[in-house]
Amino acid sequence: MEPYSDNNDGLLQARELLARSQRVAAFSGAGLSAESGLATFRDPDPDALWSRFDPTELASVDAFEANPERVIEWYNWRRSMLAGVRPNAAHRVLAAQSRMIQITQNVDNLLEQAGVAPKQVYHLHGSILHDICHNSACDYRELVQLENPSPLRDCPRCGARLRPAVVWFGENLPAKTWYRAQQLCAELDCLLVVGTSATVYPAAGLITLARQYGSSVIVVDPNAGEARYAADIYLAGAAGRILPPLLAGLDLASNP
Ligand code: BV8
Repeated sequence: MEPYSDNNDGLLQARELLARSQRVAAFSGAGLSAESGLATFRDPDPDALWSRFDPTELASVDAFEANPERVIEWYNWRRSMLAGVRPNAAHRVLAAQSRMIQITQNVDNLLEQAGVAPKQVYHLHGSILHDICHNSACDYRELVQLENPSPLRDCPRCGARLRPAVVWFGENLPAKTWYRAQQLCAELDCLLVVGTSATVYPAAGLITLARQYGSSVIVVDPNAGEARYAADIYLAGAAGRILPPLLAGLDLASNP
């Protein structure tokens, strides 16, 4: 695919494709929040989270059980980052498509802050804004104060430890959300993929699933990796730069 640039018609082709698609959804990753100032995980830059931290030491059950203070400290640092940022232009233009469902791997709430109705956002990897009880038999959950998150503490209901409500490596995705995301992607005419390295499964498998059921795929990413090979149209560039002209004047829906 020719990558998008100011002087080629990739953007026009993508707009035409979206305009004639009855059922469209967006599938996003950390790149969607990059222009808000939140670090991505795998970008080739020193600020990327996995450039500085080892995910196996921080984003897994074993890591939490081995060193819970360290893990909570890291997530509270990320929470303090989120407290200081706002949605960017990409979040805002996606939010303007109020009938389009947002399937996201992101654990931030910038799509909701931009105006997307919470029920229109499928958080496949959970939410950093909440703590849950680490005891899977206990359903305690509470909203966290991003500006002043609590240090490691115990569940007030059962006494087990509280932990961020995110999906760690080796943990299953939230069953109902995952089922609905797969069901939606099997019925799409077009999947708009924004800012994901498409390297984390099973979430990344949604792109292939959508294609297998006949959906077209548009990818928006300055340095698309795996997702690029599944793209019918690849628009090489930042989401905040491409999504506004891409979606201007369109009225997209996931379930018309
Ligand atoms: C599971 C925690 C069942 C939350 C994260 C096959 C099938 C099933 C499982 C596996 C499988 N193969 C391997 C696995 C295991 C594993 C996995 O996928 N490992 C990978 C690394 C090989 N998967 C799991 O463990 C999952 N669970 O499968 O359960 C199971 C149960 C038991 C045993 C086995 C299986 C759980 C996965 C969730 C892990 N949690 N994080 C948190 O702390 O945030 S993963 C982490 O990566 C984040 O959640 C993030 O959302 C996710 C994906 O990353 P991206 O969002 O894509 O971000 P990245 O930095 O990688 O890329 C950014 C992109 O943006 C780049 O392309 C860049 O170019 C672009 N960009 C940059 N700037 C911009 C931009 N784009 C646009 N505009 C810009 N301005």
